[in-house]
Amino acid sequence: MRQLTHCRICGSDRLYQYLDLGEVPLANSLRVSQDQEEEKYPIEVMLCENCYLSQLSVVVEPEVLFSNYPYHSSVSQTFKDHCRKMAEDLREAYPIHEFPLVVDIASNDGCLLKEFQKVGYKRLLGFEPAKNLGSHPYGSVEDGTAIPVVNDFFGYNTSKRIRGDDKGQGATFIIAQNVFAHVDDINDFVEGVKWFLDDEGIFIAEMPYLGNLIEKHQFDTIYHEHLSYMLLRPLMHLFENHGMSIFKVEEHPIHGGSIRIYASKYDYDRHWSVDKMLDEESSRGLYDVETYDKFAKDVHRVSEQFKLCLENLYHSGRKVMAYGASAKGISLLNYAGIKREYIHSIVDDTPDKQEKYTPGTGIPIVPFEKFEYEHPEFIVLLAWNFQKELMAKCWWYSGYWVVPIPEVSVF
Ligand code: JHZ
Repeated sequence: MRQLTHCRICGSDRLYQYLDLGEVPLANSLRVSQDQEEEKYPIEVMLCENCYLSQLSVVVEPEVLFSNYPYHSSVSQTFKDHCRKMAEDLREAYPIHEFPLVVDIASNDGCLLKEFQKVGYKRLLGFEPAKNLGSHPYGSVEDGTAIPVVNDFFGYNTSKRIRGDDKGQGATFIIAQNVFAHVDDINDFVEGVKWFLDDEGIFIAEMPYLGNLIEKHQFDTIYHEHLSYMLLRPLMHLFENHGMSIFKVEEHPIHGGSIRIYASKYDYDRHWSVDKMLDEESSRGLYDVETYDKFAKDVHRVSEQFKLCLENLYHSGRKVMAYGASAKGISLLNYAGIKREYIHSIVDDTPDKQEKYTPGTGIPIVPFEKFEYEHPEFIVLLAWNFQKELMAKCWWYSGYWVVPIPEVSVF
């Protein structure tokens, strides 16, 4: 574990700690037995008072976090649809190259690349460090759908090794969904992107937006994998340092509200969306320390409300289950001090998560059929970002739902 002393974007040592959520185990290190011992690490968030990047005070080694990863992006139809739309939109907006090369960093189970393939992209490449996800090509050689994947972390050295020194044709699009915030040496990562991009190539990164995290109390999305919490302003700074610029930004509802940035070393015209978002960040108080202090108070209030709600249900003998053993849900249970007996079990459709137990709390993770078998009176939506999809899957259920975020609600 490394202690952060300087901002990972601008190097400043003016780091102001505004949130302390205690010491918790790693959210995706699922237990194989209910009472397994595990290591705990602090969760403290610091604001860089120079460039306004929020970041964790400690960095757990990426090999520990990502070498075996139980999260599979393709479990969610909402996410697949989101990736499909991205593929269609890019083809229409940027017909840069006749035979575009699309690279996906942290390609997970190939969810995004397979959607790109379905809409007609043929030259595709993934980078995925997890052994259980990236050690074989996606798709199959027999039916011609195989997509190559480099089973390694992405960075400058990997980028040079794979593209080679002669530079050849680089990537038309490099996509990084939900990985930028996970990278400690973000400067090395951007240098790797720059090396792999074609001259007019575009880097497209998507990540949950700190403005939403603050205003919608999404403190459960703060955990060891997420080292940085992004605003546009520090990101602009980052790319400028590497001779690139962000020329467009979009907001997307995925994962509770994400931003998608478009950056390039080519001089694309700057879209109005960039200045609009920078102005809004300022008027929303996202460059004021007081906003973060208020957020910390809200976090402790919502966390206490959630604990009280589950405590009351338990003491009145109600049967409670949860849906979605998401990393954020597991983190929330630990932050709020939820006891194992408050939640009977958590349903998750990811086979890699089933028959395991949540870190910290030791709650069993079970397959979907258990809902019908156990008849819960309350279901806690731990993956509240997929509320619509999860509720639709339980169309027959007539009990109550508990949604923890932004305020605890029961309906
Ligand atoms: P979900 C992940 O966090 C991981 P998590 C990562 N760290 C990241 O950056 C963020 O996303 C953005 C299950 N589920 O997506 C699957 C069903 O069982 O909210 C997941 O375990 N059935 C890279 O883990 C969980 O819920 C379904 O139909 O907090 C959702 O996890 C659906 C839709 C989901 O992210």
